[in-house]
Amino acid sequence: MRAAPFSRAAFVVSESDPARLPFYAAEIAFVGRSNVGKSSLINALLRKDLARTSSTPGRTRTINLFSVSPQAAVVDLPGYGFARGSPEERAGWGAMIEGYLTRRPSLRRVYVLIDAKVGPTDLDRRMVVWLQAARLPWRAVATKADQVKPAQAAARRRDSAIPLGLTPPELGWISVVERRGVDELRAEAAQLLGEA
Ligand SMILES: Nc1nc2c(ncn2[C@@H]2O[C@H](COP(=O)(O)OP(=O)(O)OP(=O)(O)O)[C@@H](O)[C@H]2O)c(=O)[nH]1
Ligand SMILES: [Mg+2]
Repeated sequence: MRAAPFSRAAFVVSESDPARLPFYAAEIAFVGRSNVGKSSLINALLRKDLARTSSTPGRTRTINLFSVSPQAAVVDLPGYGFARGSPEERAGWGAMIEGYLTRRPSLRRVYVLIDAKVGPTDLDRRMVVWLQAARLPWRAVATKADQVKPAQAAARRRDSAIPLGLTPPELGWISVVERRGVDELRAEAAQLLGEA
């Protein structure tokens, strides 16, 4: 019998220069606004607190790579849209994210996290347009769904999906706090990484 997916997950490296990252045969990555919950979701998927999280935006400042096997990795990226630091520093963050995304031929999917309550911001839409232009496989997932009242969930999901050119079921809908949708996303990620 095979071990549960990601039971061998481990931190590999924290790196600001995407050109220096080690290569894996299969990889998935998480992008999104600062504080949207990327690192929290990675911890939930890997069932281990490997990624550092914080209630203040700008926690993840480098590219953090976690291996789930000798062949496969999960990558946590700094968030965008948080106006901290000098313009040079902010430009550096954009370069880090873009530098990573353009250098990884084994990238199986980029998960774009959206705040379920806020919906897609201009930067989220720009990220999706950029991913489409770069022909990178992506999927949008709304997180913090526990912050949306159940009576409003269907309307919020529809209003978040449409600006991204998606139908409501195509937009993932999860909560790390309530552990909603996390098992399904783990199964999907494991499949993409050849760990299922
Ligand atoms: N209510 C709720 N809070 C969440 C959820 N997921 C994450 N959070 C909280 O959101 C805050 C930010 O989480 P992080 O995982 O650090 O966010 P991040 O996207 O990695 O942020 P940066 O590294 O700054 O880009 C933390 O206080 C988390 O506890 C969720 O599903 N529901
Ligand atoms: Mg983070």
